[in-house]
Amino acid sequence: MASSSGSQAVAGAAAAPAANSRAKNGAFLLACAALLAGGGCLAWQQLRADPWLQGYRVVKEYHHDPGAYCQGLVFDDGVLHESTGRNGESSVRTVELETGKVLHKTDLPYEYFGEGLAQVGDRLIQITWKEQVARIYDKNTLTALDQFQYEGEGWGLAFDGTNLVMSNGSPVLVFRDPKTFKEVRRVTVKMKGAPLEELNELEVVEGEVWANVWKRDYIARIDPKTGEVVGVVDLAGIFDRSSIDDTDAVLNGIAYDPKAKRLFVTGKLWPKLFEIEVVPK
Ligand SMILES: [Ca+2]
Repeated sequence: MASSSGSQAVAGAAAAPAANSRAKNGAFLLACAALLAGGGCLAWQQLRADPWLQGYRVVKEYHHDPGAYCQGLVFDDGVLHESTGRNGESSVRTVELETGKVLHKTDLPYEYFGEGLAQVGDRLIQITWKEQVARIYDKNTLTALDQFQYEGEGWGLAFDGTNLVMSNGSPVLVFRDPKTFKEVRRVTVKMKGAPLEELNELEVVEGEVWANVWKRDYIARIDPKTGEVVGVVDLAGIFDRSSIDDTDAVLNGIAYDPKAKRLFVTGKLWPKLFEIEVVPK
C-alpha cells in the first residue's frame, strides 16, 4: 500500500541514508552551474559526493489543477489545502486528494499575491509575497476571519506544532508565535557551511523542516535548531516542465501526512501531484 511504503520512505529519510550517491548526471551539472552564479558551487560540489543525497520513487500520481500556481500545500485528513499565487489568480482552496476536485475556494483581492500556507488547529494562515499581510481562515469553510501584519516578504510557511516557521527568499527561517505572528527566534540555513538562499515552500516532516529552493529540483532537509541542511532529496526528472509554456512552472509544494507518513509534492501550474517515497541514490 502507499501508506506502508511511504512509512518506510520517511523512516529511511530520518535515519542515515545509504551511501553510493552518484552525481554524474546533467541535473547536477546544471544545478552546479546555477549555484555558481550565486557563489554556492563549492557547497554543491561537496554535496555531490555526500552519502546523504537522496533520490525518490513515485508511489502514486494525482490530478493537480494546471491553473494553480502552487505556493503552499498542506495535508489535512484526506484533503489538501493549497495557496495559489499571482495577482488576480491568488486563492486558498481545499482539494480532494484522490480526485483533485476543488471542494472550497476563496479568491484573494487582486492586490494580494498568495504565498505560503500553514494549518494551526481549525485555522489556516496564508502569507502574501509583498503585501506584509497574513490572512487567517476557518479551515472548513475558508471564510476569512482575521489577519496579521508583518514586515518583509513572505515566501513559505509551515507549523511545527508549537511555532510557525516562515521563509522570505533569504537563507533565514523565522519562527513565529501562531497566536500573534510575533517573531520567536530565527535561524540561518546553511548547506555545507554556505548560506542557502531562496528557501521557498516549507513543510515540517518528522521534526525536520523541508524546503523547496526556488528554481531548484531538490528539497533541502533542515535541522530547525541549527539551520544545518542534513539531507537533500533530488527530484530531478519527476516532471517535464518543458511541457508548460511558463518559466515560472517550477517545483514548489510539499505536504506531509504524519499518520500514514505519506509525502506529496507538486509544482506551480503542474497538472500532476505526486506521492513520493524517498530512496537512496
Ligand atoms: Ca507545505
